[in-house]
Amino acid sequence: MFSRPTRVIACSSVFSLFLVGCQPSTSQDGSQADASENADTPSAESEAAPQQSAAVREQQARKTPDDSSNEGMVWIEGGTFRMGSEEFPDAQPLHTVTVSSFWMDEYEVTNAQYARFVDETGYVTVAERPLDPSDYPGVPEEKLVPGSAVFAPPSHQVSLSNPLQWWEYVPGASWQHPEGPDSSLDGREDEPVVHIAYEDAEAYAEWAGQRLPTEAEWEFAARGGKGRQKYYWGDELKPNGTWAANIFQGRFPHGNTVADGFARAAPVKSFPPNGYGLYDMEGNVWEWCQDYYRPDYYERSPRDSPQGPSDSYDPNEPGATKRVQRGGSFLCSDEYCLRYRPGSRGNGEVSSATNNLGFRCVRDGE
Ligand SMILES: [Ca+2]
Ligand SMILES: [Ca+2]
Repeated sequence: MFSRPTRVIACSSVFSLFLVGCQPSTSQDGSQADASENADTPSAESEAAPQQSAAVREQQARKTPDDSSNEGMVWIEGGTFRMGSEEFPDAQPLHTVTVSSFWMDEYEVTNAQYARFVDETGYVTVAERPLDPSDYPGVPEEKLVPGSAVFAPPSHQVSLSNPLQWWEYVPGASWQHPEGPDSSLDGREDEPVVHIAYEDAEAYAEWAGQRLPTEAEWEFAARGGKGRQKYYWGDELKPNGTWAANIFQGRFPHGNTVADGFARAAPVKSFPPNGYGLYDMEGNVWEWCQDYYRPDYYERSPRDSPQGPSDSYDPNEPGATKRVQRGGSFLCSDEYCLRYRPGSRGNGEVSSATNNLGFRCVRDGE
């Protein structure tokens, strides 16, 4: 599955997620940014995420009636729903899907959880592995340094057509060093693990006796039993004047006002859960799903428990093997990346990772 030559292209392929998944929603240069949104933005203090409430704690009581192996997971009763979105060509047509019951992690896998996996198994993630020069003909050896892509916003406005202006391949960046060699996980145990390639997520899931969700399971769970709404949390961007998820505010990519309190990944459970008691299904970090990505899959998706196509194909990057990613991240906004909205799909090359990409797991129901 992991192909070094693919990662390689590293430096362009790693960014394909954003090229494909996060097209500007207004204009290529951002000139049509929604001024009214900026104008009525209160201070960060007044809009920061609310502390966990009694209602939130009550929501958590949904989990684990008597099975400790499902601790930290939420029981999702299966059902039927309308999958997809009319906003995004690759999420059409809307179609009816039924999923079986399953358990799902109530929050994104954290640094502390991933550390336990690595401590027990000695697992080395894709971003930490040495690069073999024979896999990269023509690339100077000094360039073949393990690393990963880190969001590095410019200090000024730039065209939104070239993600290389805000993504930097940082040697030494990995899940243990999210911003590069000088950064660490100290005090960040409850943040979602990032810089996770697909096989890194899959390896953790196998160790935990779990698996990655299908795209249909993920969307069913994210909708939280609420039917079709503008956002997973409701129809208002800021219910009761507060931000409901860790996304991006201000002018992308240089002008993050951090109105929701977080410029990068937030500790899990910093925002209220959805109707099923799941946290950060929208925003914070992108989450891997097990399905291969094809933009036309919904045209022939089966009704019952769809598992995705048998292979991947993205016309924007035909040579890459891609899997679906869901939920958007702390870099999504209505100016640049709408893919935190219900039914929208993201995708990524399987061996590429970034500091806004993680995952959560599911387990089959009994
Ligand atoms: Ca934010
Ligand atoms: Ca998420």
